Amino acid sequence: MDDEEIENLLDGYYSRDMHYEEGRILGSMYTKPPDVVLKSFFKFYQANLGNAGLYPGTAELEREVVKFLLKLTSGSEDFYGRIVSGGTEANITALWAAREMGYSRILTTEDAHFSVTKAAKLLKIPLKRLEVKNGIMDIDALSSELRRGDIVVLTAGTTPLGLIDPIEEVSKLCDEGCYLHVDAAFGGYVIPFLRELGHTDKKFGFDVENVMSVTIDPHKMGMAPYPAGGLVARENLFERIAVDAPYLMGGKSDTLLGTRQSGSVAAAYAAILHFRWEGYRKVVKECMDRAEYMVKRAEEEGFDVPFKPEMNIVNIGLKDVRKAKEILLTRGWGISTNPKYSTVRIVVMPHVTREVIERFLEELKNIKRDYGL
Ligand code: 0PR
Repeated sequence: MDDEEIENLLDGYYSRDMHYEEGRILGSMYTKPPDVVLKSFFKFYQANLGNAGLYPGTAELEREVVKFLLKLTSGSEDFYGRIVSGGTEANITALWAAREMGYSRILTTEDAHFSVTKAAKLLKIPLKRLEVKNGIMDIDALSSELRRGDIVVLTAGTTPLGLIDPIEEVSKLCDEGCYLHVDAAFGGYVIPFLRELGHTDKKFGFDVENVMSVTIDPHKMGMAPYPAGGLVARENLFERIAVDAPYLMGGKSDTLLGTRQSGSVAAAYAAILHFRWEGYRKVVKECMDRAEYMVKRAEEEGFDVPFKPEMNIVNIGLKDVRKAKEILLTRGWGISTNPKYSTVRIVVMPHVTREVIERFLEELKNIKRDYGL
């Protein structure tokens, strides 16, 4: 086929997808990255950090991104980190390394991301998911369950509600003999700025004594394109999982994946240069202002908002959320739901403007009335 034919054919497929700039995807932790970021993604498409010796420039970029992630997580510059394919790989890697260190059971909550369950199954580590209290880890339930050798996985920015588990309190319980991993895949690029903006004083990173490792994803609120997850750690977890790979330049492979798509590492760094600390703070402020606006407007329209958002994730109560999701999809809205809380869940990313919020609430009001939801 000639180029034009190929492009036309692909355009047909492309047009069937939803796109972030259309302002109709309200349930995903992603947004369209700035053009300069996308350009750098394509520029580095050949690099493969799975064989970093051939790509010293890209390897340096990875160290720069990790440095920024360590700043967000209050880590020291001599801590360790890798840009991986996403939060799932970051969580699996942390739990794999913890298992190699001799820890033997995972305690987390029902609201932890499903990647923790995947990791437990894959690594054959027994897993206990404790019922949450008001959407977060129940500290009493945890303290009666916790024993030496446990891995505790807490979430800073839970997937369903965007809440922060009691990390500082749990750290005190973890003083002896357990491994504390924090999944800040979403919240890692949010909480530091919420603190500066006076929305919270909670800590989630290495300024909490017993936090050993943190998942923090550039491809969520870092505004980088997929696939760019992050794992940072106090100790060299990557050494723990390394295997010999004699034919590689470095002689070892210390990530879960072999070949690593690396354009997104360059792109994650371009996003850091584009936004800088102040730019990310501005994005977080806007998203948070709009989340609060959405709560206010939803309540004015008579909806129930059962959880006050701690970050830019809003939940709106409806009687039948399965039906609501179905109808909203046929009307061109991509939302997600929390069947457990009977809510539709809106992740207020930068493309979710006030105008989008108004249009969406109008639609929601109509279907609530027409279908008795
Ligand atoms: N940890 C937390 C707290 C998460 O919310 C997620 C993903 C992960 C880990 C896993 O990250 P990766 O998906 O990068 O491996 N949470 C998003 C969510 O469930 C994933 C997502 C993104 C789902 C876009 C749908 C979608 O359209 O909302």
